[in-house]
Amino acid sequence: MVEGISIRQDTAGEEISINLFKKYELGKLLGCGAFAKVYHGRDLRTGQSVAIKAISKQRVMRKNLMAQIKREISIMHKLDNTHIVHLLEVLATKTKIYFVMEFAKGGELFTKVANGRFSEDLSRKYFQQLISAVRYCHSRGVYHRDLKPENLLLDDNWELKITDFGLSAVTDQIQPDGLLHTLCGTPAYVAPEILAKHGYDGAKIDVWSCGVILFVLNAGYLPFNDTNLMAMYRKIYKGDFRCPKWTSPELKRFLSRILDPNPSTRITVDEILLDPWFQKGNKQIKPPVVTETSEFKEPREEARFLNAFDLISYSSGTVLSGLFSGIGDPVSSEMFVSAETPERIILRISELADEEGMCVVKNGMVLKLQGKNNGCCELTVGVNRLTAELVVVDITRGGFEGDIWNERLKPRLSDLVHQSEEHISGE
Ligand code: ISQ
Repeated sequence: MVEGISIRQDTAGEEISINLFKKYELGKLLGCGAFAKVYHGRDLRTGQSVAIKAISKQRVMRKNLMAQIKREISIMHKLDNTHIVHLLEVLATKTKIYFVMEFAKGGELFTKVANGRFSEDLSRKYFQQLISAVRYCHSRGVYHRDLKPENLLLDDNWELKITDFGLSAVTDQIQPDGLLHTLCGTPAYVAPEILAKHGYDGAKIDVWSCGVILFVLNAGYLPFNDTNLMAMYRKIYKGDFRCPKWTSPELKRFLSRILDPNPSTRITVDEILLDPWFQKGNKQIKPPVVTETSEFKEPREEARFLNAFDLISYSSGTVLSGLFSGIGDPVSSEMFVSAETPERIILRISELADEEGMCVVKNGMVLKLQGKNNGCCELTVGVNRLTAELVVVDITRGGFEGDIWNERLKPRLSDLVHQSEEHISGE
């Protein structure tokens, strides 16, 4: 048996199910990509369906994709929008990383289009949902950069869900010229400025891909296509496409504004919201009223999401959950896993420290505690989110006289420690 994965057998010894960390039952294969396989899964506690994306660590390491996977985890966890597939948790064994995600029962939008083009009204409905999610991401500095029908799923109410932020880029990757520089995307959906390799604006790229998607929804085929790749790229460079005859003049005009090969004159997301074709019957998105950033919200103050890699590097192959590391050791740093919310943990430690007459300074999810003899002893408590349910509490101490930590504080925090040993483990 591989740790984290167990196979259940019936009385005749026939394999009946595969369990992941005794938490999820792995079901049928939903899809297969270059680095990942996506399975249907079932949460054994709630019975709810989930999608489980399994990535081979070896392949990721070989291609130096570790940083990208880490980015994907933190980006997906940052996003909370009805039209974006939600990341529920990340599990890891020595060989694989598992992303447990919200399950979109309706499958790929792509397969629906492959069965026949959509009406203009249905195309508009999905385009409006797409733009609403893209606008949300852009306001947080996240650009998908590989939007295509295969990344668009439908839930059980036939509402749109975007997945696969594996190629997305956040603003901190932007070069000094303000443009992104990685070659990415899928040929038929790729914007001309990516082909030109001169750097590009992530927001403009996504607008272009949304235009290609809108064209496909309405036409049932690609706007730029050719058996010869160079000929296809030439069409993309020139913005050379023709709408099918059933396309209304309003949609034709709108598409020509989106599929503008010049990124500086291409329509922006905020301008899309004001377009008459887009606005028809739209109850979901209000156009910007005051300023361009009127809907921008500062990210909530929350714990940083630790990913499976951080964990593995912490754990060095040992079971992590429920352990206070280094009890009694003369260490300056230790940690434990807790199922309490970061806010409650911070509050509990502050209250205890206060009772001990310590000075407490809170900065986001970091607490600094100072003993009575100022400066002699200092305790820094950091809380990082590990999964949707668990957090890692990191404690660094310096010059603790009288050992308030070991003798007075730590024993009174034991109820915060998560006891299960099944959650994440090394192999
Ligand atoms: C969610 N539901 C169904 C399929 C999926 C494929 C990839 C990512 C998430 C998914």
